[in-house]
Amino acid sequence: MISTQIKEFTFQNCLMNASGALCMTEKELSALLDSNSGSLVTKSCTMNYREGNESPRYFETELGSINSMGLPNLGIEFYMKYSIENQSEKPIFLSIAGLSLEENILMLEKIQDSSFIGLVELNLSCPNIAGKPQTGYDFERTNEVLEKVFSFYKKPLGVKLPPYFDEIHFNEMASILNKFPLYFVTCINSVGNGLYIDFETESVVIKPKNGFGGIGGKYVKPVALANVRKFYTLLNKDISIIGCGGIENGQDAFEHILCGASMLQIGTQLMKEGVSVFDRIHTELQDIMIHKNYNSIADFKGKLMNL
Ligand code: RRO
Repeated sequence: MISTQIKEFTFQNCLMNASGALCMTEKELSALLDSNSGSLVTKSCTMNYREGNESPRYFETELGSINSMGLPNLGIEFYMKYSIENQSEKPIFLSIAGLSLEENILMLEKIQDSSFIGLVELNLSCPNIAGKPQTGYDFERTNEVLEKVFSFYKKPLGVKLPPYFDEIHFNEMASILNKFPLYFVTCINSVGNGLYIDFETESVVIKPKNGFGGIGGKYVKPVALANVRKFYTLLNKDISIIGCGGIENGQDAFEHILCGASMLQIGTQLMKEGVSVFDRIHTELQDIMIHKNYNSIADFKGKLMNL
């Protein structure tokens, strides 16, 4: 009932993890593989192993989360091997986040030459590397990166975007993305460089960057829905939208799809609840669809009404 498609890929259901949430180690990835998720995405990776930022670097709040992980990962070889070994179970997304264009190219060359048959999610939006700007906020650079990537990379690929807040930015980014044969865009990464503080101790709650970090969870749902909606309306119809941001229950999932999402990523709530979150949201979304008389995602995807 909640199966979905991105071009030639069919997913048994539209739920998956967000990159970064419980997908760094073999154990975490296997739990996702065995779970009732329709797919999984690996932790954004670099060519080599990275320790990431100092701890504490993740903090759960009443309404969401703040993180400054700093791209800790086991390196591309590990994620590529894991994905290839398990790609017959469900379609897998391999997330890459090189610290330079050259590093992304090197990783994509490896993937191109491998037997990986899944999708690449090219992360253009990590907010937590000190001194490294988020590529997605530099329009010229984003265009340059995509030109370089699509000049040689021929396998299925999409991009993970940061949240945008200004009309002109949506339009400019969409006109760039529309030039390329993207399979999907994922909206949104965490809202970068937020600050959460502890009133009692009068202190920040994570160590890196003096407490500044990416915000996820309930706080960001309206921003995520706006980004999903804008890109759904502005992008060519053959570019699917993957919605990410503030999905805690069936209603949140339904709203993302109504705005135009074909697939849904769960981050903060997966961290809180573990992989059983996929069973719960699956059931809740199905119940809503039954109640509203919808038989499939296509029946209401993107069909948000204006007043
Ligand atoms: O690892 C991180 O600090 C991180 C990444 Br790569 C990202 O894309 N988004 C985020 O919130 N954290």
